[in-house]
This record gives sequence, C-alpha cells and structure tokens, in this order.
Amino acid sequence: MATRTFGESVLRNEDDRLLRGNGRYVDDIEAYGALHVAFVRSTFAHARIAGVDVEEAKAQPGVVAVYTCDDIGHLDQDLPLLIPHPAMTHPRTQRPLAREEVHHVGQAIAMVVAESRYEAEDAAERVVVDYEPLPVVVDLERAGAAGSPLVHDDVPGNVACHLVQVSGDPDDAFARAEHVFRARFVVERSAGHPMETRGCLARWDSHSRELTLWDSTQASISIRGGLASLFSLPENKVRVIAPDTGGGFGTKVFFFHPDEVLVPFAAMALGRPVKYIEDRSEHFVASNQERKQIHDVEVAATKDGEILGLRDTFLHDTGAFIPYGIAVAQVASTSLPGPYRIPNLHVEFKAIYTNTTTVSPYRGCGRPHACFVMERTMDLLAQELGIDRMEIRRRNLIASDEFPYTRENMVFADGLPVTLDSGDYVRALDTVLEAIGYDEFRAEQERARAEGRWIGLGLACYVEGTGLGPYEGAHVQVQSVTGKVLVSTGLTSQGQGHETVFAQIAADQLGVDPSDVQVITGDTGAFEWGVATFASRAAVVSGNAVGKAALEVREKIIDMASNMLEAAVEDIDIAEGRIFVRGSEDRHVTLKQVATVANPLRYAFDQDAQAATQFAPAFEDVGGPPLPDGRVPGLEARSYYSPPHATWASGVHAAIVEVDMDSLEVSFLKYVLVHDCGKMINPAIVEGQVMGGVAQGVGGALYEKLEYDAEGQLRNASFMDFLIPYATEVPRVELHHLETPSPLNPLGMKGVGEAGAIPVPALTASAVTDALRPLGIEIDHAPLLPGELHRLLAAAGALG
Ligand code: MCN
Repeated sequence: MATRTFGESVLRNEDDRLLRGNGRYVDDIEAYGALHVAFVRSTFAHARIAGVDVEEAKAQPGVVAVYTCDDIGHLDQDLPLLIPHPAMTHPRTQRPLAREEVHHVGQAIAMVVAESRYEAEDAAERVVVDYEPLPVVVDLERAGAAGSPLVHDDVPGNVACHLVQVSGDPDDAFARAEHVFRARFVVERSAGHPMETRGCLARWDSHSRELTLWDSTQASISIRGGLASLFSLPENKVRVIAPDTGGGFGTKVFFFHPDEVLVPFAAMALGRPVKYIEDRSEHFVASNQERKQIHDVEVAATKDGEILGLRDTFLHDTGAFIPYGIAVAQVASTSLPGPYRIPNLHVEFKAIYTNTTTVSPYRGCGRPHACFVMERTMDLLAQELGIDRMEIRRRNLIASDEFPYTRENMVFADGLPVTLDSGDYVRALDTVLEAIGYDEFRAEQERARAEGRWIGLGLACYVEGTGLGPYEGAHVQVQSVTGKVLVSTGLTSQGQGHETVFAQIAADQLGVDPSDVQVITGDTGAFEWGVATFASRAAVVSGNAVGKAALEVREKIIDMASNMLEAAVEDIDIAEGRIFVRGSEDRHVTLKQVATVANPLRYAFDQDAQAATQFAPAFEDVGGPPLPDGRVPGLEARSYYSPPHATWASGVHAAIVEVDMDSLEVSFLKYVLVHDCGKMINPAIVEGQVMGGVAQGVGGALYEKLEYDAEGQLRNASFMDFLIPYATEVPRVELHHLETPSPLNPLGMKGVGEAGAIPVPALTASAVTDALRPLGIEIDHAPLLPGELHRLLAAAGALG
C-alpha cells in the first residue's frame, strides 16, 4: 500500500530552481560592503624569492590591504597534510603565501584586497616580485631519476612516498608461468575543470565573533573544523556554507586552497566581508590537477591465457606538493587488477614531486589509469597468445559465486583490504558483447576496410571501490507547523541530485511525495557532523544514514498515531501523507496532525492544529502537562551510517570507433555500456551521472592533456588550447543497468558518480588499436591526441 519511489526516475527537486536560473552560487551572494581579492601568483615554476615589493600596489586607488607571508601572522605555516600515510617519508605542503621559494607556476605569493575586483587586479600587477630562478623539473621520469633537479632541497630524489604492496606469491607465479611479457603505459595529466571555478566569501561578525564562509567546496564540515582550529574559534562560531555549486569533480574536495584560509583572515582583519572568485586562467594553474602516471607492467600467464601474476611498477606525478596524501596512487595500485582474479600481485609506486601544480583526486581518482593499464594488458596478452580478446577476459573474470573476493594485503584508500563485495562481471561482459554486436563485427570491419574505412571495436571492464567511510549522518524532521519533511546531511552537492535522492529515501519511509521533502546539504549550520563528497560515497553513506533516520521518525509517527487512532502499532500504515489503520482506512490522521500533537504547543490560527487537539486530550490546558516519560517533542531523528568497508561497483563499456585518416579524427560510431551500482535510488540520475562521466572520459581518451614545457609553463592554459569535448564529440550511449545489491549496506547500494569516466580511455585505445591493426600500431598512451596519432601513423609509414 505504501508509496515507494526508491528505484523510480522521479524528476529532480533541484531542477526547477537550477533550470530557471535561480541557482545561487558563491558569486551570486552579495554581502554589503564586500571587498574583493586578487592574487599575485608565481610566473616561475621554481625560483627563490629575493623580495616582494608591495608599496606601489598599496598606493593604488581602492586598495585596502596587500598581504605577503610576512603579514599573515600565524597563518604563515605549512598547510595541513590531509591524509597521512606511514610510507610517505617526505610530505611537503604549501604555505598560504609562498615564503622564500616558489615551486610551481601559479603558486600564490601575495594577496591584494580592494574595493572592487578591477582595482584588486590592477594593483596586483604593481606588486614586484624579485625572482632568482632555480632549476626546474617537469618530466616525471627525469624527476624520479638520479641527478634530477630537486623540487624541494630536502627531499632526496624528489620521492614523496615509495609504497610496495604484495598479494599472494608473485615470484612463484612468474616461476610457473608459461608466458611472460612486459609493457609500458602512460596516462597524461589533466584536470576536472568544473563550469564554476572555485571561490569563497567570508563575513566576520565582530559583535557575536562569528565567522561565516560561503565556499564552493566539496568539504564544508572539514573546512569548518580547519578554520576553527586555525583561528582558535569555537566550532559553533564558524559556519561554512557550500551553496549551489557548478561542479567539483574532486578539485573542490581538497582543502585548504590558500584562499580558503586567507579570505577569512582578511575578513577578520579588515572587519568587512571579503570575496574571491577564481578566474579560469587561475584555475588552470592554481587548482589541483591529476592523472600523470607511467606504468611498467610484467605479466605471468599460462598458455591458455590465465593470468597467474602481475608486477606493476609505476611513477606517480604528485606535482609540487602532496597535501592530499597518496590517495590517487594508492587507489590506482589497488584498482589495478580490476574485475580479474590475478591471485599474485606486486604493485609498487613512487610518488614524485615535479615543478607543476599540485595533484589531488579528479573524478576517477587513479582508477582510469588502473583500468587503462589492465585492459591494454588484456588486449596484448590476447594478441601474444592468439586468443580472442573477450575470451581471455572471460577466463580471468571473478565469477559471481566467488564473492566476497578479498585481495590479501592490498590495502585500499579506506585502510582496509580490497574486498569485492558483489557483482556479475561475466553477465555484464556478455550483455555488452551482444549489444555491441561483437560476433558480427569482424565481418563489418572487413567490409569497411574494403571500402577504405578504418573502424575498430574496443572494450574495457572496470571496478570501482565506492562509498568510503568513515561515516555520514542525517537529520530527518517532520516540521510541526507545516507537516513538511526536512532532511539535512553533512556532505555537499555539486550537481549530483542529492536534493532528490535523499528526499526519495525519506519520502518512502514517511509516506509523502519526494517534492514535499526539503534537503539541505553543505551547511554546517544545518548539520555539523560528516566528512565530504568524494569517492562516489553520498548514496551509500549519507543515503543509508537518511534511511536510518527516516525509519526512526516513521516509528515515532506510528507510535503516536496508534495512540491517536486507538489501534495497535502493527495495524498502522503510512501512505500519501496519511497515517491509517490497515483495513479501515477512513480511520486516519494526517502527517501534519501527528506532527502537531508531537509538539505540545498550540498555534491558535492553525486549523489543522486545532483539529488535532481531539487526539491530544492530555494537552488541553494552557501551558500543558509535563511530557510523558521518555517522550521528546517533535518528530525527528538523527542517525549515522558507517560502512564496514568500500563497496565495489563495476561495469563494462564497449565502442566501435572510426579513424578518419585525413583529419585523424576519432569518432564513436556506437557506444554501449553496462554498469552496476547495486540498487539504484533514481535510475535517471544514475544515467545522468554515467553519461557525465563518459563525457569526461572522452576528454581523457582523446583531447585533454595539460602541456607543460620544460620551464614548467603550462602552454595550453585556456579553453582555446586545452580541448574539452563538446556535445558533438560525446557519443550517444546505449546504457544497460545491472543491479547486484551490495550486501554491505541496508539499501544495497554502491556508488556511481565516477564510474562513467573510468573505462573510456582504455576502450578508446583498444578500439583505435583494433581499427589500425593492419598497420601494427599499439596505443599505449592516453589521451590519444591527433598529434600523437599522426606521429604513430608516420612511424608506421601510413601517411601519404
Ligand atoms: N545514485 C543512485 N543510486 C545508486 C548510486 C547513486 O541513485 N546506487 C545517485 C546518488 O544518489 C547521487 C548520484 O547518483 O544522486 C551520485 O551518487 P554517488 O555515486 O554516491 O556519488 P556522490 O553523490 O558521492 O558524488 C561524488 C561523485 C564524484 S566522487 C565526482 S568526482 C563527481 C560525481 O560524483 N563529481 C560531480 N558526479 C558529479 N556530478 C556533477 N554534476 N558534478 C560533479 O562535480
């Protein structure tokens, strides 16, 4: 009888607001008398700072203050290392404003605060920095080799961390192997590039001594804690609000970016609100990036294609600093074997400093690299052994009756051993092969080749550890005056549809429509415990917390209604805003009436409340009697969910591509995918998430590479030169859902926010290699830029 929207593609609550242009992003928030910030950023990738002259800048019209590291008091210290790891022998984090040395182009050196952004920008140009250039290293291999220039004087070999993980007995596997081969794979550097750049607005109330920060962040609670600690303020005196946010993709989960510390500092020092909105050029050099890794792989297999063991040694480029720890490299190393058994593993990496922008997770966080390495390895193994590419995958896939599948000693980003909880990898593969028409494709390819067309089919399987802990919480309340439901949770939203999915979960328990549920995220004033939005964790961690809290509220409603209706608790049900006695549904009360009775306070003008008094004879007297023992006012509950370990989503993508030998354009003719994120709350939102990921994956596969020159200057720091795919480059996708519930959480969910992005570079490389097979070209690099394809074709003598 109860209405249920879990699993339904209900329309998104937030879209009416967002699509009508009523979204409110940080820069939309006006604060009376606000000042504006511009930063002076390093133009050198590595230099000693002999001096910073701010006198002329200070004298410019509208300038209120100019700060260097000498002017920021106790903030002139290394920013925190967010995720320490024992293998990280040389962690280096940056200071809010550089002192004595800069380590990458774009590093903040001074902050100008003025009446307007224009005046701040103009004055920033008058700050004179005296640089003494130091040797620069950008190339990852060179940075990791003996004799390289050092990014930090006191870090030998530029090695921030060296981590070795061994599972099973790889030496024995290699000794037993009938076939061994080696390969090298490279994934280049890219970045998330959310439509809204970063930005924040701080207001200090010197009377109440309260600091409010509106911040385009993925981690409002963590920022709140950090600010309270840095400024020695009680946590309740710091409120951080992440309003509508135009994408984050990982870049905004990192904290602190220097501005997130300096803007509040200036607001407190100057007694006026202060705003900073990053411009796109700054985003290219100052906001964190990801992806560059070089992998050297060695495979031990039987002649039937069973992989016995894998050794992978890789270099991970961490940029000039490593404030986020080794999450990206660790996730890459533990995701490497993907959905395949591979019982014996040796995975080893070094995180290396270079004079480039800092690295922290970007959608996929190391998984696209892992998938690229493993899936290219699978194709190569098939080729070496003369076995069909798909057959070799099938032989190695973990079967559906092998779960939970633990990789001994492989420690994931949650600090726990990798344990794949559920899935049906073979079914996903078979579904995709059928949908893409694998069996018919060879004949189609032959026909195309006869017509002079170069088409190829590529496929990639992936797994994704999602829903990381430690916990999230939720508060669910039925408001006593309106009877409407309010849900608040600690994590933030960047466009994932949380206002809808959390509303669906609560609505199902409380028998209301999801559109009657208001969801608040990212406001520490509304909910103050939690972690952040990253690692595709909101559905699993906050979703289950909302479910638990809503269930508690449901029980309270039923308990109260059983008194009001004089019926047994077991006979009461809830649907469509009414609480009724099963079998005689005219015996009912409304949710609003129960909410009114739950709050023994009368609102004379509220007719519903008046009507409700008949159910609450004990409260008739003015002032009212004491609450019965054990009863608290209101219909609300606060609950937390802490996952036992990551839950592993999975999927298979396949595509047919065509290479235009004149323009060297690679286009997708057909794209099919199966994904499995366990039970889905809202399939339409899930599809949107997967499609968004695929679009970003296409960028990583074919277009997006941040090109640093040897001096550490980013040569393509604009959208004129750094290519992101338009709708015209993103394929139409045939999407199949597969739901293998996770046994780890009550709602059976796994995450999906990053999934779409993970396999695209791998399958594109596979498809192009297949298309160009007669030329003997192997794609071992992502992205496959036209220039790179040109080089490969020229080397193969295939250009006229
Ligand atoms: N969902 C669902 N059923 C599931 C799993 C998820 O209905 N079984 C829904 C969720 O409820 C949520 C969405 O799908 O509305 C994504 O859920 P989840 O996988 O839990 O991911 P998060 O909400 O934690 O979002 C983080 C994830 C990450 S890590 C990146 S990066 C990313 C992504 O989400 N950044 C995004 N998707 C993004 N989408 C937008 N628009 N903008 C970003 O910055």
